[in-house]
Amino acid sequence: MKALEGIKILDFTHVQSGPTCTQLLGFFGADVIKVERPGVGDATRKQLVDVEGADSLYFTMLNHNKRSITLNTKTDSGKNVLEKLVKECDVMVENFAPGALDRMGFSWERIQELNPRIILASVKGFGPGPYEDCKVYENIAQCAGGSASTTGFRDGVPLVTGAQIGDSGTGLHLALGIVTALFQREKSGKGQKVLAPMQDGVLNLCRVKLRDQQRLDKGPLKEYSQFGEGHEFGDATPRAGNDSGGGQPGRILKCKGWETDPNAYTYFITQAAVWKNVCDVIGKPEWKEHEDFATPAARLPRLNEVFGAVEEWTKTKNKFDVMEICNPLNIPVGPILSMKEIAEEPSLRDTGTIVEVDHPERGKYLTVGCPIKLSDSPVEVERSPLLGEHTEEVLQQVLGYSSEDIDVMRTDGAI
Ligand code: CAO
Repeated sequence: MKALEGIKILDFTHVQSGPTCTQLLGFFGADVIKVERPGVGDATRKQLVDVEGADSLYFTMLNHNKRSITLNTKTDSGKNVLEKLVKECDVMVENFAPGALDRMGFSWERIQELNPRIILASVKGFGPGPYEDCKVYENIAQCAGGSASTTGFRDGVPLVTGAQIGDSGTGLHLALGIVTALFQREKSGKGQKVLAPMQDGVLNLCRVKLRDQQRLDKGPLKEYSQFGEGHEFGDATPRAGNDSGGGQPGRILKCKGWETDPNAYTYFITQAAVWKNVCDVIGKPEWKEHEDFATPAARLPRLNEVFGAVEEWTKTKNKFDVMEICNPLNIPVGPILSMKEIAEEPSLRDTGTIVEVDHPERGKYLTVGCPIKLSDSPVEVERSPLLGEHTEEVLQQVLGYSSEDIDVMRTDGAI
C-alpha cells in the first residue's frame, strides 16, 4: 500500500518544475499519466543528449514512476480524450505558458464543469500582477525571487545557485499544495485550483533575506563579514558570500589539498555554545576568556581573524578528518562534497536517495530517488517511460477505448 495509491494524476507538465512535482506524487504511489505531443514529447527528452537516440538524463531523471501517452490536444478527437481524462483523474497538473490551457479550450470553468472534484495545479513564473503573462525559466525565477541579489560576494555580480530552487523548489511547493487540496476535498467534496508561482516559491526559500532587509532599517547586519571588514551597508540586503544565514557565524574554509582539489573545503560554524571546544581544537585556548573573543558580540567585528585562525587549522586536515575531529565535540562542520563523491556515497545508496536505474535505450544510470521518507509508503523507483509507451494501455484500460477507435485516432494524428 502506497500513500497516494488510487489517486490518478493527469500530468500535463513539461521541462522541470511540473515534472519534479508529478514525479514525487508517483514516488508516493499515484498513477501519473503524462500527456505528450505525438512525435515530439517533452522537450527535455532531446535536450543535453549524451546517448545518441536515447532519452536524455534531463528527461529520465525527472520522469520516473509515470506512464506516457501521446495526444494532440489541438485535434477534435485529442480534445475528446483529454476531456475523458479530466473526468477520470483526481488532479490535473500543468506548467504551460500563461493562457496556453485556455487557448486549448480547457479553462478552469470548463475543467470544473467536466469534473467538479478535480484539482487543477499549475506552476507559472509569476502570480497575478504586472508579469503574469511572462514565460519563465529557472534562473529568471532565481533573479525575480530575490535569490540572485543575495547570492555571491559583496564585490561581485549577482549569482544563480546550482540548486534548482526555481524549478524543483516550485515543484515541491506545488506537490504540497496538491496533497493539501486532496485532503480538503475529503471534507468538502470539491476540487480547487492550486497555483505555485516560481517567484513566490523562490522568495519563500529566501525568507531569511527579507528578514535581513527589515533588520537593515535598524542598523548594520553585524553577523555579515562586511561589518567586521568595515564596509558600509547599502539600502538592500547585500550578498553575503559564504556567511551563515543564521545567528551562528560560519564560513567555507580550505582543507588539506585545496591547492589542487577544487572541493577540499569544509563548512565550519563557530556555534557560541561550543566556543571553548573550538578554541581548544584550533590551538587558541587563550581566546576562551580573552575579552576580544570570549563572547559572540566581541567576536562579530573580528570574524576574519577568528576564521583565519580556524582555517590555519583546517588546512592541516582533510575535510573528512575535520568532521571526525569536530563532530564528537559538537562543533557543526560539513565537508564540501563533489557530485562524484555523492554519486559514490554508500549511505545514500542504502537509503534509496541515490538509485541505479536500468533503461532500455540508455542502459544503467544514476538518479535521485525520493528524498522524503515515509515509514509506511515504500518507494520503488521505476524508469521513465518511452514516448507514448502507454498510450494504448491507458486509452483502453482507463478510458475504455476499443482498438478500432485507437487505430482511427492514430490515422488522424490525434495520438
Ligand atoms: N498537444 C497539442 N499542443 C500542445 C500539447 C499537446 N499535447 N502540449 C503542449 N501544446 C502546446 C500548448 O498548447 C502551447 O500552444 P499555444 O502557444 O498555441 O497555446 C504550445 O504547445 C507551447 O507551450 P508553452 O508556451 O508552454 O511552451 P514553450 O516551450 O514555448 O515555453 C516555458 C516553455 C517553460 C517557458 C513555459 O511553458 C512557461 O513559462 N511555463 C510556466 C513556468 C514554468 O513552469 N517554467 C519552468 C519550466 S522548467 O525550467
